[in-house]
Amino acid sequence: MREIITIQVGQAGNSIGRKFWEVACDEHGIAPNGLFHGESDLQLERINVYFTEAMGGRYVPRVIATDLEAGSIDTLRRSPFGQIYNPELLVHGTTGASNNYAKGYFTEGAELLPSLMDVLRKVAEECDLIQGFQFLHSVSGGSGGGLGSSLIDNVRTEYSDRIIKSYSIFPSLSMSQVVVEPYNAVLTMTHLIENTDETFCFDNSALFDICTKTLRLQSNTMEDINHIMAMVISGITTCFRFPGQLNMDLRKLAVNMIPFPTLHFLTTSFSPLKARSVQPYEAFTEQLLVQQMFDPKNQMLAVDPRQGKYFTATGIFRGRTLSLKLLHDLMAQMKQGQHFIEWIPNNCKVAHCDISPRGLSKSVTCIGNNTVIVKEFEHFLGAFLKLLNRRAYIHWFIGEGMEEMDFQEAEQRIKDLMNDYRQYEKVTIDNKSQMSETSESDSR
Ligand SMILES: Nc1nc2c(ncn2[C@@H]2O[C@H](COP(=O)(O)OP(=O)(O)OP(=O)(O)O)[C@@H](O)[C@H]2O)c(=O)[nH]1
Ligand SMILES: [Mg+2]
Repeated sequence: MREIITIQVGQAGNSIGRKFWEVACDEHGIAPNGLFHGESDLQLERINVYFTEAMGGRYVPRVIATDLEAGSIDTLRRSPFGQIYNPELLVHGTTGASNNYAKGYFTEGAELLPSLMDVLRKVAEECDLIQGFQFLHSVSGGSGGGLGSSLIDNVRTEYSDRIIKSYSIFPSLSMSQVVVEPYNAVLTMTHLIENTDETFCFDNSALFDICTKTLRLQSNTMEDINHIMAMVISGITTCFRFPGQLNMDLRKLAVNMIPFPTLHFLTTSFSPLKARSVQPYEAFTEQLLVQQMFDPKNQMLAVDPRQGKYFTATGIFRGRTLSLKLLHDLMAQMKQGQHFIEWIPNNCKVAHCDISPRGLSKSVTCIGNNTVIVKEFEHFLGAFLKLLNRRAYIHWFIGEGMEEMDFQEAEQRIKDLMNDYRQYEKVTIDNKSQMSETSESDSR
């Protein structure tokens, strides 16, 4: 049935996961007790992609929730949908990773890993035909980064032909309360580069700005930020969860979006985003959706897409009343005005699903593969180098079995990735054909 297995790791992973499952249950008509109370067969048609059908007609999210400490898993259990999770799939340690990637990847994480992999194998065996795995985590936590990386590596080894995607929160230094976050993030990046097929990148400072400046929320708590992320993840997964125009699965999405294997770090945006106070006065039109999806203010990363070039972009539109013809025309116009790489034809795509998210008659989630992502990496790599040049704090990592070399290798790996992005950004149609002629003559 082409199942997806979700793995949520650490505090951030579990908080965002909790919101995502609330949104998914709502969209599929699943009550907190797991029973279906929806109105439409469409809600159940592809339910097995994300949910397992248990005894008594209960639907159970196919999610393994883990953390190296108990807190976030207890919160999940006590949440309004806490009863819906299979308790066998909630696995936590007791000591915590103390914000230390090395504890999550090596010492503490390695201890929990065998039991986690046992649980994962059991879930996988119950599936018909797994299409892939999705991870939710923060790259800068000890558990989310360290244990998350270890799980990604192990899943890649055991299920080498399945797609792995991650929803990864990158550190916002302006909001960070933990000094070693840049270390954790750069060390985790190595594993994301090597072993995920698609990584959807998020940044809390961008999400915070959306809450305060665009939505003008008074409270702007982590709950609000997580709710926006859940809306975006729900948008990205719409075409896997519901029958749609472009019948997408994880692999099709990857094939469309990723021109080169390691250049798989994707930006996302959402529209409409409007403050409640102005909503009654504004029309939510196709024009607004398309304009906002490329607007810097609607991006989930604190970067301006106009400063880079898109390899590819896909708008996943939702809503029964949308005109597809108009959307295609508007996207074609946008492509002219935006910076798109010219040597990939048809790199601005439209996907559509009739079912709109709760409270909105239409919406769009945009996924972009844009070279501007380098700016996000520069942000925390700069902080990483400042610390590393003085060897500050590395004893905490060495004490858990790492070597200084590991830091230098991770630095090199992310720099190589950034160079690849920069190089392809510069390639035009002309020098691309020159490049391919050269490589053809080389091979002759
Ligand atoms: N969006 C979002 N970010 C969060 C949340 N909780 C923590 N973060 C961010 O995640 C980063 C820290 O990662 P955590 O997930 O707290 O850490 P962890 O994975 O539990 O790792 P350890 O606590 O070190 O074991 C910080 O940058 C936080 O700002 C959350 O609920 N939502
Ligand atoms: Mg934690």
